[in-house]
Amino acid sequence: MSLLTEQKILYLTQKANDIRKSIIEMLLEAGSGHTAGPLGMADVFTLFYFHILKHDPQNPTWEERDRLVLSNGHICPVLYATMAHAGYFPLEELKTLRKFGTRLQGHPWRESLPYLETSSGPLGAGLSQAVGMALADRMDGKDKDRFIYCFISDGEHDEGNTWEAIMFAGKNKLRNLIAVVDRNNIQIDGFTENIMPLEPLADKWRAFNWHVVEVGGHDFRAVNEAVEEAQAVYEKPTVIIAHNIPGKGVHEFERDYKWHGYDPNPKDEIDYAMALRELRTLGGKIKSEHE
Ligand SMILES: Cc1ncc(C[n+]2csc(CCOP(=O)(O)OP(=O)(O)O)c2C)c(N)n1
Ligand SMILES: [Mg+2]
Repeated sequence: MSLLTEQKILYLTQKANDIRKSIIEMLLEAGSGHTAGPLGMADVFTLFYFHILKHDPQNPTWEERDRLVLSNGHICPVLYATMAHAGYFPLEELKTLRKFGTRLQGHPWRESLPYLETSSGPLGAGLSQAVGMALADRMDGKDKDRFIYCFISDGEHDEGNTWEAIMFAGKNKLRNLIAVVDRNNIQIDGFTENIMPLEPLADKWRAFNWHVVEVGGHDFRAVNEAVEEAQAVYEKPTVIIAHNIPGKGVHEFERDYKWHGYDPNPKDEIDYAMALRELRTLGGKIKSEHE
């Protein structure tokens, strides 16, 4: 991993804003899809694809690449937008989200887009898949060559399978496995602490023998340092609990679970057109402040 300079942080800030604009454009074009999670995770995705991951968009099946497993598949607009901006496929293709016959299905489908590590959508399965990859690398003697990253959501902690994976990885001391939790405090129809309280979340992971780091998910430097710490941990898997603002970047959408997804109605269309305008203005501001 190279040094995260001030210049690189500015580059990432602009890139994340471009990715947020692409997300809103995609949802407007599709007329449906998920919003709050993708906007909230845009900074984390940008940091990973443009700074952390060992990968090659020109050679997506490069055997030595790190693996990034997206477990909460419904936030795929941010995955697709980030991958397109990183050069995996043309930006133009983002317009096909959720359209008939598209490679960009409403939930990631690996058979249509082979650059994905897994298919996802049914919540709670991704961490088990990532655990399998990490264990396979250990068995093949490759666990020092690359990392298996798994992005999961806070809502996915309501799935029993998630805890089986947490327990298994802790027992097997999978140090090549790094989970990142999108701790945005919302799920589909409410705040997590009202629907199924998760706190004290960090203590729970610790009790299952994981190394735990908590960070603000919109702070590139803090998340980067958390990943460096995770990579250095010996004999334990690490979870980075990223405290994210759902809907980040669009004032009206921030911190409100009702923006979990876009409903196809005229009111939402207006709100999303306004959101796009806000992000365009923000993009101009970021640029002018640094000129
Ligand atoms: C097994 C399963 N049950 C239910 C759903 C429907 N569902 C889609 S998103 C979601 C909310 C999950 O919470 P979270 O991932 O934290 O949502 P977000 O933060 O993105 O709003 C639910 C229940 C699903 N995709 N899979
Ligand atoms: Mg959530």
